[in-house]
Amino acid sequence: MRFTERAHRKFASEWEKMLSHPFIMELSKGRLADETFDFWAMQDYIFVREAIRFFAVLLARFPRKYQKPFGQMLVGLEHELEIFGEYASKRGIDLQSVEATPICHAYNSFLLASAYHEDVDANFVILYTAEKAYHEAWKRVRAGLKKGTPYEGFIENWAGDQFKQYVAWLESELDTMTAGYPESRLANLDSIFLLTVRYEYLFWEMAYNRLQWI
Ligand code: MP5
Repeated sequence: MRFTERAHRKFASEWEKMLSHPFIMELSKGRLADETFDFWAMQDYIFVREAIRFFAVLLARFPRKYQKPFGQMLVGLEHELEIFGEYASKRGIDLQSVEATPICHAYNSFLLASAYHEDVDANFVILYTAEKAYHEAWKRVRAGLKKGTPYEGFIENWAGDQFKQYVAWLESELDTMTAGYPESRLANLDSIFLLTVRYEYLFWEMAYNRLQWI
């Protein structure tokens, strides 16, 4: 069985709990409070800005064949920052003054620690899981909303065809590199998959409850 199939089967209930979080449910019904969405947008802006370092470390550490795709991903992240910038200026939000919440801080720290200390396969698990989670979440949002909402830029970015192809590429690379792995290594990667799903869940939880430092 492919690694991604195995992980999705094994952690199907955690995956569904993450995707059916009230943040996504309410957003896809057009019923999420504007301030709650703003809170997410401010934190995800920080998340993406800091994720640039994660991708850059991977670009430096990974084999040559990954440098071009990772260079393209970095360009994609700059584009995402522009989407956040446009949303923020419409809402009168100053992104420069935003501080990372504990969960955003922890998730970014986990990414950076993994980039420096984990192997290619483990980093691909994190990347695949986080990107697949966003693709699925924003497809749910798209399915529930009419055109013309303030969320359009985010929906197009993460639910669109280009992102879909990118996630499919991550999936096939990950499944190819893990084919024939011993059970001990697969079990290790399973736990990295689960940890990433847990962070994804907590990120929605953080935004929904506007969880902050003291
Ligand atoms: C992504 C994101 C998607 N922006 N935020 C979280 C919490 N998880 C996943 O990643 P990317 O690199 O912005 O497409």
